[in-house]
Amino acid sequence: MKKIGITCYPTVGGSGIIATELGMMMAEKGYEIHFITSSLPFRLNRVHSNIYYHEVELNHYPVFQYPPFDLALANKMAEVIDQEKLDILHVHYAMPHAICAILAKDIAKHDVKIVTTLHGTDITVLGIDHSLKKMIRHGIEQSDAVTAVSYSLVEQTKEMVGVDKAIHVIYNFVNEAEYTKKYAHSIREQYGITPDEKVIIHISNFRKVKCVQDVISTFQQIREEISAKLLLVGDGPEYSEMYQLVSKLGLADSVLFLGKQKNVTDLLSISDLKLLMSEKESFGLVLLEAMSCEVPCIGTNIGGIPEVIKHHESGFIVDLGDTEQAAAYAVELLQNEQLLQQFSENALTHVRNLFYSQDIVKQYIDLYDELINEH
Ligand code: GMT
Repeated sequence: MKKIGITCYPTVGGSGIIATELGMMMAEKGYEIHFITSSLPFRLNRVHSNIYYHEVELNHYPVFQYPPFDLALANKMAEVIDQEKLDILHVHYAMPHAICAILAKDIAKHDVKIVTTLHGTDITVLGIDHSLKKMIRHGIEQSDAVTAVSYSLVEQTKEMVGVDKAIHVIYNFVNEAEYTKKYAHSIREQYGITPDEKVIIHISNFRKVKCVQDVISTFQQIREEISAKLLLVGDGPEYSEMYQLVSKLGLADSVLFLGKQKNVTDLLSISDLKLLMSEKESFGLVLLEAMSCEVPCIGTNIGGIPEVIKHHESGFIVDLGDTEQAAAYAVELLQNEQLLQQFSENALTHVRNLFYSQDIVKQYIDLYDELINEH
């Protein structure tokens, strides 16, 4: 049985979701999966005899001003590589995971191959930082294989970090069994959404890069034309500023701040349109989640977003900050039931054709096999 170690950020975030779903699907296919993380990955919600979890423990010695988590992680990785005789250690996010994996490979006696998957902010935000750039480059260059979640991210990595290594694009995917449109009419009623109102949704971690103010501004312009509600799902640094902005614009009655939610499929199932107006987005996993629930999307012409939304088919692409155009497209779509239905169907077809989970998992398996058979 082939053995795969996986390290990711175990808390909320697309990279952790992909890493965990990949591990769970690989376990179903007979691989032995070893998660090596600081806490149980939040999406690890299934018991499986092929899945193991190794927690990274931190000792708080008074001599350390900051407990060295990265070293503890590398040490744990080396331990698991040797004890379990891992074939592959797959790390999601370059910093610090790729560096820790390389150090662990040096320490361990058993030979293991390192796969690093780049998810976005590890390059687009951290790659700008001169104190980290060389480390990121080292992590990428020393990995046995590197993947990125979009072509745009490959380009950005080459440009920003200056690496010359082959980077394979393997798109993200969703668990289709979970992300499927449900009948959730009572939820509309619970939130006081009247039958004539359209529902627009935005889901994010409310970081600056998500430009939630542009989502609100787009919604304000949509509301001038049609009756609608905006669901803002998630929490993060910009949350309270956005809350104040909504009150200032007099939109408090039609914008619902829902905070972090576990069952987003229920919310997507009552939504007609999703907005993602980010200024940085290597892929936009939330778009796939929406499309899988038959929700068309409007997104910015940024990073991987145009690789996910098919302009004029499953949604629309607008320039960064062009809320007028976003609102015009939204009104065009929401006012035309036939077009809306067509876009919803296209969204589902598109996600099933291009991002089908079994096809994506197969691409990772092929990559692992290639590396394992290199011996
Ligand atoms: O978007 C975030 O703030 C979270 C971040 C993460 O580390 O999970 O998301 C990144 O990885 C996701 C999974 O590959 C992508 O879908 C997101 O687009 C990407 N975020 C950015 O590039 C800003």
